[in-house]
Amino acid sequence: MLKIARRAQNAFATAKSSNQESLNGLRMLQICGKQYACDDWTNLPSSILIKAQRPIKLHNSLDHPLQVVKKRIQNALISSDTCSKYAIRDELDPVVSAVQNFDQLLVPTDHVSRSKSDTYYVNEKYLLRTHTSAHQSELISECIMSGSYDGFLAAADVYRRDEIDSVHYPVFHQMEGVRLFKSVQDVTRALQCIQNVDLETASCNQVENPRQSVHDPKFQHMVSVHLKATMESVMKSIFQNPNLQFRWIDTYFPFTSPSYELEILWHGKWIEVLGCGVVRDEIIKNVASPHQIQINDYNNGIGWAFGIGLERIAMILFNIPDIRLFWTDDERFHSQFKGIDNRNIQFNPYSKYPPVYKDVSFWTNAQFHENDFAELVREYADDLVENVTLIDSFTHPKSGRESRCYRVLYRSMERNLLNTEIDKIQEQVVKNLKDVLNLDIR
Ligand code: FA5
Ligand code: MG
Repeated sequence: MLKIARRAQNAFATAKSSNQESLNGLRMLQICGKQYACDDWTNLPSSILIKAQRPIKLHNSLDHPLQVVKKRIQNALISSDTCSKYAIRDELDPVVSAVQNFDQLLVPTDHVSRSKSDTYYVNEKYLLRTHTSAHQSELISECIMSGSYDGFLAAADVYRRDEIDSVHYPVFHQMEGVRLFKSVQDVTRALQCIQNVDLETASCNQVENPRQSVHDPKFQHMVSVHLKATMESVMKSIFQNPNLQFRWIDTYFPFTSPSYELEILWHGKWIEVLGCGVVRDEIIKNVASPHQIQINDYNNGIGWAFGIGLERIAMILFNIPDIRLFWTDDERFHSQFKGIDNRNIQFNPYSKYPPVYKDVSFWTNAQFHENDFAELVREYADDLVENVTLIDSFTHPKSGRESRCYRVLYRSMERNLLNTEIDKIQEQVVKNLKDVLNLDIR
């Protein structure tokens, strides 16, 4: 871990000097106009820092497919459910506290998402949000205090150390939605506003995905029905495709129960597009306690929440084959979405340039985490890496050591790659596997 932290700090040291300052010997990092002291937890590479500070985020850039999808989801929600009034937010600072990202959402202290291998930390207390749920408590509080909204819709950039392939990228975008109900009457009224509601759709596996015991069962069932009906109505309205195939999966999130995921069939594969569920009662109660007077209406209230991946929707809707394309400056990409408004277009790939494959084999060690390897490749290859795949692994019968072979596929979205430039990148990757991740190359 120590080594990994040191590598991450090396990467961090390459960040633009304007982001770094020293105050009484403490290394400081400036992000979005605020100063943070670095510590052992800091693991922010410069490429990520630059994306976190883009003056206009992709989901707010006119005619960017992510902005188009954000607008369509907002409009679909507002028009599918005229009984609910949502506050709209899309300018939230990407740096949040670990309290907001994890504690307020009841994420257990030993949950893997809190580890440095999964999350970009500014320092021990602050990080780049890993999901838009990080804003749930603050926005639920604003919503209740305002007295004029039933919920909110918040779109934002989110950051995760993750694997590398065509649907995973370390920076992506989500939209969080929350709807609060004060009473059974409240949800009954809201259900009347949605067409074709199927009361059976909210069934779930009660053992692994239980309803919360503090809730009135009928009230909670209706909230789940409203949630699933709303999500289905939004998807139908966005895709305008009566043959769209989707399915609900029971799942687990620390902050909702019951919890569900929605998957859509795309090119023969089920793609997960959103996670959602009934908000854990403690979250609403914790928000409520400091504002006792305003919260009274919600004392027995129940809410639902969802988090949609905007890239996933945009990829399915416009047939965009690779998640890296959202970050391109290439006009051949952007010109296809100019003035798109409500039209449904299919992205026309301008050209698929040839790939360059490089394999690397090494003996792993106890500290090895695949995400550290992925991050290392990104650090040197940036968007030239298309995916990293484990192609072989075995354990040596005598030494018990594990060997892995990974194939790195390099491909540019914009041009032909030269073998010599990829050799140089791969050389750096291998060097760092040895020197920084301390792995024995085979
Ligand atoms: C969450 O992030 C939860 N916060 C969602 C949620 C909100 C649940 C509110 C309950 C209540 P998850 O990690 O599954 O869950 O991500 C949600 C969606 O974000 C996924 O369904 C997917 O569409 C998208 N997503 C997740 N990881 C990536 C990635 N690396 N690249 C692109 N999209 C991603
Ligand atoms: Mg998920």
